[in-house]
Amino acid sequence: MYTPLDTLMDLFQKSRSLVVITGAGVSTKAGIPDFRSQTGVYAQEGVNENLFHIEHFRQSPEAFYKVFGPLYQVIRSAQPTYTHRFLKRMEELGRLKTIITQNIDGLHHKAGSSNVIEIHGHLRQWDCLSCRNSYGLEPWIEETVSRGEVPTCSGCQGVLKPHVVFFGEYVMGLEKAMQAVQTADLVMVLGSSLVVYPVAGLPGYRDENAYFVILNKEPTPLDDEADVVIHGDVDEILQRLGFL
Ligand code: CNA
Repeated sequence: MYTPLDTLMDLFQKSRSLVVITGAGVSTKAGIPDFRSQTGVYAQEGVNENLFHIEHFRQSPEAFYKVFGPLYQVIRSAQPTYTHRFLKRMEELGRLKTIITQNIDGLHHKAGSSNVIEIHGHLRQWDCLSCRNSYGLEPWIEETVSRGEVPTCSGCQGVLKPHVVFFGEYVMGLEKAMQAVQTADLVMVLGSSLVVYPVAGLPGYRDENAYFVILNKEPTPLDDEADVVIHGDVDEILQRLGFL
């Protein structure tokens, strides 16, 4: 019998222009919790989407950094998973054109992928909310944030914000991401609940002849639109394709 994995294998073999959209689910095996799973960040008492809203951050950066500190420690030492390494290999082979990631953990970079659109930003830059000065990844910032404390600008003492997109802010590189999706012959979503917009709307920009695949542990609102949906661990599914 022909299984969804067989169909996935076929689509994969045929594809010459793969574009992948990744979410927090590709990094859970690296020890970084996602937001919405039962063991995700939102499962912690008193933590919800509000904490990641820009207005809340401006009013109470202390509350944000208190929760973000322990998460940051995990992200700092996390290593790429099978999925990150698989995608790097696909890029090397010329099959994968672009990774569009919602993740801020930098693991696609750590794995060596080069064509990555970090649509929700990253943690390699820290911006002062007062004087707009920016800092790279400096040890004193890493240490302050790891302790769950608010890092401040050494020039004006303003609050430093990680170069990531909070709820209520514009995403980064959306135009480029839309163009990448439009030129793909296969669009794959890996490890995303597909409830955060505008990323959840990106697959809708695919060409009418392009195929659409979702690999995620849990059902998503776009499952009905996809040509192949496999609910499971993304590392295990990709391992079964046997490319690495
Ligand atoms: P989400 O809403 O938390 O969804 C993650 C999805 O991944 C869930 O549907 C899970 O079922 C699924 N999942 C978890 N583990 C696996 C696995 N091993 N294999 C397959 N599926 C799995 O996260 P999204 O990325 O969809 O939402 C976007 C938010 C989450 C963005 O703003 C991110 O910045 C934010 N986020 C990022 C990180 C990170 O950078 N690693 C961590 C936590 C949250």
